[in-house]
Amino acid sequence: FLKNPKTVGITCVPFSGGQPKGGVDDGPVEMMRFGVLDQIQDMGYNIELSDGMDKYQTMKPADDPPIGKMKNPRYVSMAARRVAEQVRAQCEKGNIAVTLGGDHSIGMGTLVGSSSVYGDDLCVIWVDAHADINTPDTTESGNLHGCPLSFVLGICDAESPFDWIKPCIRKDRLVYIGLRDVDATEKAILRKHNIKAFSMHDVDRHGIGKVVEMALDHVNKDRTLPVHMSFDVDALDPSVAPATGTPVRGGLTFREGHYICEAVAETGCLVSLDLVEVNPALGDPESLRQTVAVGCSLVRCSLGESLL
Ligand code: 5AB
Ligand code: MN
Ligand code: MN
Ligand code: MN
Repeated sequence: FLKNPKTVGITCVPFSGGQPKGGVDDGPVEMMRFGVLDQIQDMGYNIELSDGMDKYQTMKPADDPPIGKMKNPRYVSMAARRVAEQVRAQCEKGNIAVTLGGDHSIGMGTLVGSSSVYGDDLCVIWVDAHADINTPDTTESGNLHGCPLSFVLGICDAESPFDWIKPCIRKDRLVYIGLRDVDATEKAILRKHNIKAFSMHDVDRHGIGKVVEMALDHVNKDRTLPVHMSFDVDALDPSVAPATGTPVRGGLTFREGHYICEAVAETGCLVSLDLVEVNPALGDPESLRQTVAVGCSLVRCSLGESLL
């Protein structure tokens, strides 16, 4: 599907408005400092950077009171809209669109952007401890990083300021891996809409190899459709990725996380990727280094680093 399979289009999104903890907006710059761009180039890719990563801080509205339970709704909406435009531009050029977050509310932007080019063929693999499918009504925290999927799937009516988001992802083309902290309201949504999810329980039962195979079979049986992977670093166990805002024990091991990325790379179907929720402000310098390093290595593996 890619016109430029050897070009990676990177969009950095230093944004933290989808949740209350500062620092996650430094995720992209820390991954750059760690050398992710050089590392990708060393794999033989060209890099095209989306411009204006500083814009996200300056676009914060002076006044952004909650709408219902939603916190920072205008700011989140504006940032996601910009992400959508940047990712769409990368996908239109036929580049592999890689988005470095930032909190996971930006996922609504990457999915709007990628699906605006690939249409409803786009398959979504959501790797996360959480389901991120709360609606503005069901969210208890009001943090929009827990809501991106409800908007793009059309599970809620996206009201202002999110009314620019039209349902663009098919429910049967979404699959989760790594879930272990799902709100009761979210479980009801998953059941009602028959959305496929592989929890950590499934990873324990079947092993990661089988789980990834089943997940890909569910969304992309013949491995002919374009794939978007959204990787929330909190899918990994906190011993592997400690510097993240909502850690949950009992997550994916280092190898399990990388295995997912390798298996997706192997399909040759990856058109866009998010790596989100790295928060360099949380924990000691070693936690930071470890989490940034693992974030970069997941990106490289998704781009095929470990394929022989
Ligand atoms: B993350 C929770 N379900 O809605 C909520 O890190 C957590 O992007 C959301 O996966 C976690 O606040 C969002 C309790
Ligand atoms: Mn999460
Ligand atoms: Mn998430
Ligand atoms: Mn999180």
